[in-house]
Amino acid sequence: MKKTTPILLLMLAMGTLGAASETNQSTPQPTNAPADPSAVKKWQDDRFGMFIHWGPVSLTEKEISWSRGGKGTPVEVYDALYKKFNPEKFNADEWVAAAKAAGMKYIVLTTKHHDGFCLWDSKLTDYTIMNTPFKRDVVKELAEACKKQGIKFGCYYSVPDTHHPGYPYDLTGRGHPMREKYDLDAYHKYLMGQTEELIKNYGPLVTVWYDTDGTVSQVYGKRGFEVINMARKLQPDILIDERTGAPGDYSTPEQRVGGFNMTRPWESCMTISAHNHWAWGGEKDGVKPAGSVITMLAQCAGGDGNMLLNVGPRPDGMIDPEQVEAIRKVGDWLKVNGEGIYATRGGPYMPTPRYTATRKGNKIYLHILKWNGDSCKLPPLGAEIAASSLLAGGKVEVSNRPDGLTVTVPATDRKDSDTVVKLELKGDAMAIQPIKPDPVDQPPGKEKK
Ligand code: JFZ
Repeated sequence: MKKTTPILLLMLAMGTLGAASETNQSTPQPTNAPADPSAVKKWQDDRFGMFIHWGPVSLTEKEISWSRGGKGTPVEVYDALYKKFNPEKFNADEWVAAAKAAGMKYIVLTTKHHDGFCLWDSKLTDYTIMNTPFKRDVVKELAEACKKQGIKFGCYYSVPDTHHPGYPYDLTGRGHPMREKYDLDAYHKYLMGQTEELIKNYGPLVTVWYDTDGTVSQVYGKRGFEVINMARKLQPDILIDERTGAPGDYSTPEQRVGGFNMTRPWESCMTISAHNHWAWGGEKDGVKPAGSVITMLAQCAGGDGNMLLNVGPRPDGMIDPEQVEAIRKVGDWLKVNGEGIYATRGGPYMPTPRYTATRKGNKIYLHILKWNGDSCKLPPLGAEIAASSLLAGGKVEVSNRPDGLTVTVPATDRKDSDTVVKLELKGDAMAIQPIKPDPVDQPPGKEKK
């Protein structure tokens, strides 16, 4: 094997780390205006949100933006899809009702993905929903339905924009030749103007979820700091993610559960699609079972993170009934077990594929995901337990010994996805230092195949 230079290693790492590398800072950076701590706390208390990837691309059953050109849809065909986009069954109240039934506390919609198409009546471009046969402002209708039904609303907004002549790339993703002529300052003005439209016309927003396709850190420079400072000026309690090129307020692990982290807020984004599609991928795409969504949610909460679960509505405007049904089952589970998810913090036990833990006040919620017979053995707790019970009812025995904590639940009271055991301590659960798993247990996502 040839010797690999450190710079090549760095490039390799950047290439494979994808979105995570966007915040990789080796040189000192200016800081963006900090988030309002009470807004961060409220958002963390919510724990579970709905992500929605939608646009004219749903007509093709292929991935949003990434299917434009290459082996996907020819560029001219993709760019003309909006002329046929007429989602007559779109009903914002139904989308919001589906999110609420799932126990989700906020909704984040792709107002503009990398392909540049805008789902709102933007005054800064003609490439919008108002120039489709549908001619209805989807962002407005959804924002209003959210207000009416009491759920928070946020906007996904892609920094890369392959439609705008000012952005250096006219195809999504890295590795394409740059346009011969482009004007990043003109594009930045456009992005700032559109952000202002979204916050002023559809706010207050819980977040602007800026996105990258891997090109932002390379081209956008320090402009991300200006974006965040401007958004914060317009709405002081807004939260901004980490993909503008500036650190922002929270990290965004994608299609995986984030690692245990009690200091930096984070939110995993995951797809309900069994094929990990963001946009509508057709009936054949498949839906993840409710049980695996529940497990992912427990793993996120146990690591002190949120989960933004994505649905990709159909071209007729409806969220696929199979997706709605799967998330409704998650909502049913949350009605019984939500005490162990909402308004909790992660730990003290650090998450493993067998169990995770959440806590608030003097309570710890053990989420047992896999059983070994009737029992699940954990490392020593090092604190006294006053009482224990199952959130879903039934019998639980807890043996709290210096060599470990063992939880025993009879088969009839064990759940397939997550059995939540509530431990009431004699002292404060928040004061307990994180407890590392036994060496046989690896964090979620790192288990041996
Ligand atoms: C991005 C989008 O590309 C994707 O379509 C979806 O919206 C998701 C939530 O966010 O995902 C990425 C971001 C960066 C890279 C790949 C996918 N990257 O750097 O290669």
